[in-house]
Amino acid sequence: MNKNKNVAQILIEVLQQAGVKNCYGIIGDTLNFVGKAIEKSDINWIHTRHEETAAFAAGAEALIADRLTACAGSCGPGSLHLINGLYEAQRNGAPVIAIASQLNSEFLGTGFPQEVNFLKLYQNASIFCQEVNDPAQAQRIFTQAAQAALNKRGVAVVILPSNISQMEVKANPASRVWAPQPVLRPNEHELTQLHQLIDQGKKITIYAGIGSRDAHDEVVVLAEKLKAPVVHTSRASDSIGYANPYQIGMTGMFGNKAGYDAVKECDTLLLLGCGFAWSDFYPEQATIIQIDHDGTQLGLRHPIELGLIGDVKATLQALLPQLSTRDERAFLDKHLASYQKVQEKSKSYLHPKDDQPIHPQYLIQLLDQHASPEALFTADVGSPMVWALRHLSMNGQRRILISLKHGTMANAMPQALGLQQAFPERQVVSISGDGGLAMLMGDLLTAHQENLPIKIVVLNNSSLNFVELEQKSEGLVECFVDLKNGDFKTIAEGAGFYAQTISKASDLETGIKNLLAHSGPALLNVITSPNELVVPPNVTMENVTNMAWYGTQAIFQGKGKDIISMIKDNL
Ligand SMILES: Cc1ncc(C[n+]2csc(CCOP(=O)(O)OP(=O)(O)O)c2C)c(N)n1
Ligand SMILES: [Mg+2]
Repeated sequence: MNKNKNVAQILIEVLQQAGVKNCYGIIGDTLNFVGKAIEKSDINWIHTRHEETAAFAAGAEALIADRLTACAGSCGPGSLHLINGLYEAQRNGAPVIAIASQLNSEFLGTGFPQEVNFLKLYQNASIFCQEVNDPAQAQRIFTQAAQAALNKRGVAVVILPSNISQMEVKANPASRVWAPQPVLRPNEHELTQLHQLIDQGKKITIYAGIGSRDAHDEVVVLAEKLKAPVVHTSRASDSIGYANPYQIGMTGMFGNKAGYDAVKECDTLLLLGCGFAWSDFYPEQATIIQIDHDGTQLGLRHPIELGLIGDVKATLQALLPQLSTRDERAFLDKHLASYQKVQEKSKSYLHPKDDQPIHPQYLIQLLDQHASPEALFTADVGSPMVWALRHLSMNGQRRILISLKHGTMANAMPQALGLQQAFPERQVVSISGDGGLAMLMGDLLTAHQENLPIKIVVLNNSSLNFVELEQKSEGLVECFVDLKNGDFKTIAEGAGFYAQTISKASDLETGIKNLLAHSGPALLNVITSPNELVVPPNVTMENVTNMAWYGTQAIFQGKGKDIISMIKDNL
């Protein structure tokens, strides 16, 4: 029988049918009927302490579990707080549905207390943003929203006035959410062009981005056939940067010399699902071929010789049988040897002394050794992301999530909450900055309340360190970057965590083992060196001069000790 339901119940039925398992948020006034509908459904409600955390967590689950995930807020400031987390999800292409509950529709447009125009606000943070103005629209809008999030990959915002959420309406049981998985690849003529252009290359480098994430094996076979080094973007670390004898890591600010040189020195660059943004790192002369599932990306970052639309996996599957295997491997071997040196150098951090501050590199290398082979990592924007990208090793099961496109602080701990909720059986580790953790620290309580046994490693350098180093490399003496943190151990213990502080390198390994072995939420507060230089692979003369200029100014300003400690820490 076709029973009448209220609009809130219809929303939740549509979401359940579209695969939603969890909804993160904070309840309140205009959201109450939606809350009741969730309570009666199979969808879990995860009670965060800040709506931004809710959106970060939903985005992390949506991306890594690859399923539609919901977050919700009350009217006005409640749903307004979602915005930064929604930007993060949108930029990551994570299928998230945000339920922005709204004042009763009769008050809209009158400047009523708590009124916020979500239609205007969320236009830029979403691929779909609609308000429900009549109960008869509701089911269609909810279905469209879910379908948009899943098929266009991004955030769909449904604005739901409170009075409408309570109204009864007849549901159409035949309505459903569609999310098929088509295969996309270039046509035969384009494949021939691709093949011919590749054949002309003598020194080919493959640059694989997030669009190659399901094409790991095809990329390896391509590299084997072409004897081409494989460089990957930071976002493709966990999907491409493992089990690949041709891999040489990354270029760009977080990259290494081998990755940098291989891209700069090639005569043919194959961009596979790769929209790397910084044009300085592209080669000046090479023939650039780009394959992307989204035609709007072609030639966006750098002029290209050939641009093709296709999924990387399907395109390579069609291309590979046409390519013969090359023998010439001088170009490949040169860059593999250079990468080998980079890796050996990074092992030098493994024997620290107790009278020196703890290098973040050493911390991440130990974490890498002791974390589970299936661990899910998140890392905060700031220096944590750099050390995590450089020193965590991936294996096809591990995943790493960082705010690499939106670039927001405070992403790591909230994203870890979402991953732990989505994958209760897996180890989830947040690599947090002291600045990043403090920003949404109230949500430590969410781990406690929702029984989410996340592990947090804090790189506690008493500084907004990434910015401090930016300032120094611009020749400035640092300003406004000091952090007076209080005691993260006590704060975390107060929030129901097991916590420890480590300030000596010799205590670190045991500290990490204890952290990872703890069954509940746990935090390791590690006092790390604030003077560790995040050196890009191509340090320019300008950077060096600026650092020297900083040194001179700093000595004049009585900061000579800082210079000496920076030099010592980087020896
Ligand atoms: C929301 C937000 N505010 C400010 C910034 C600018 N920013 C980038 S990194 C950073 C410092 C991060 O400090 P912390 O979390 O302590 O990490 P550290 O670099 O010290 O290891 C700042 C202020 C940002 N990216 N996002
Ligand atoms: Mg810091």
